[in-house]
Amino acid sequence: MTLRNIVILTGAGVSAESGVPTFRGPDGLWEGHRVEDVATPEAFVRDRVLVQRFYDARRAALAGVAPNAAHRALAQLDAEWRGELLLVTQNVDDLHERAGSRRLVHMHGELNRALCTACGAAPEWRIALSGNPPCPRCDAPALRPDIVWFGEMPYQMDLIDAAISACDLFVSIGTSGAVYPAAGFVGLARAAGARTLELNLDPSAGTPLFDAARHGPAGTLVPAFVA
Ligand code: BJW
Ligand code: ZN
Repeated sequence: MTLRNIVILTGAGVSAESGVPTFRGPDGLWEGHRVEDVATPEAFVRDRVLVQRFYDARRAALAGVAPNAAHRALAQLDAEWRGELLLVTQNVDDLHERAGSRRLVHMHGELNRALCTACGAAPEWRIALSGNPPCPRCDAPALRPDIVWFGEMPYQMDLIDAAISACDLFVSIGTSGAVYPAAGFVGLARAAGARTLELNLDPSAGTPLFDAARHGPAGTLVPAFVA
């Protein structure tokens, strides 16, 4: 079978070697809170300042990290691959675009963007939100992080579903497969007749669903896969 259409899903593991903490596992706590407790609309209503500080700290930390060999290899694939390619990242950091990836969607939003709950604007945002600054479009002090929280609809689902339905290779990199709908993409890809490959540090909940799996650090596995 000749390969033309590739969909790549990435998760926190692809940025781990850049020094961005993953969500689950020993470093997955923030001041004693699980991500499932901070990353919800209910948490934002309950304790707005706590949630804003959680994202302000992570946004500030982005300035001190850089793309790693896995991000660079995926950017190289994007530049060289003549067929269809879509990189679907669950990550809210900007390391894929800083490495040079262009055909990219952020299904869980972006740390470097705010979302106005009054007018719907989603301006680029690189400073703190905890001081409740006004929206640059409507002036309301109604900005939240432009992040998809539990119970909210991930972005670009129609585009993603169409790409998966048409792909002949689906590769999942550095994700635990604990969060839906992303965890279900491998099933959609299989149903579409695609080959499926997992690249992850450890076997994940979804490993048995893939045709093939390689386990190790993304900074080693991804350049080897792209070569
Ligand atoms: C390495 C490595 C190295 C380490 N190299 N690898 C019950 C059943 C089914 C579904 C649900 C359910 N109850 C609720 C739901 C739905 C819910 C959900 O899935 N919950 C689960 C907990 C069960 N999902 C949602 O709510 C989603 N929305 C939705 O479904 O909408 C539908 C709908 C809405 C409304 C009406 C009707 C329908 C939204 C999910 C949003 C997820 N958001 C988060 C937070 C983002 C904000 C933030 O960043 O703070 O996104 S959660 C968090 O998990 C983040 C991540 O993108 C996401 C995935 O995590 P990821 O990337 O997999 O990280 P880890 O840490 O889990 O794993 C890292 C992996 O890397 C590990 O495997 C390591 O081994 C590996 N690794 N180092 C390679 N060097
Ligand atoms: Zn606004």
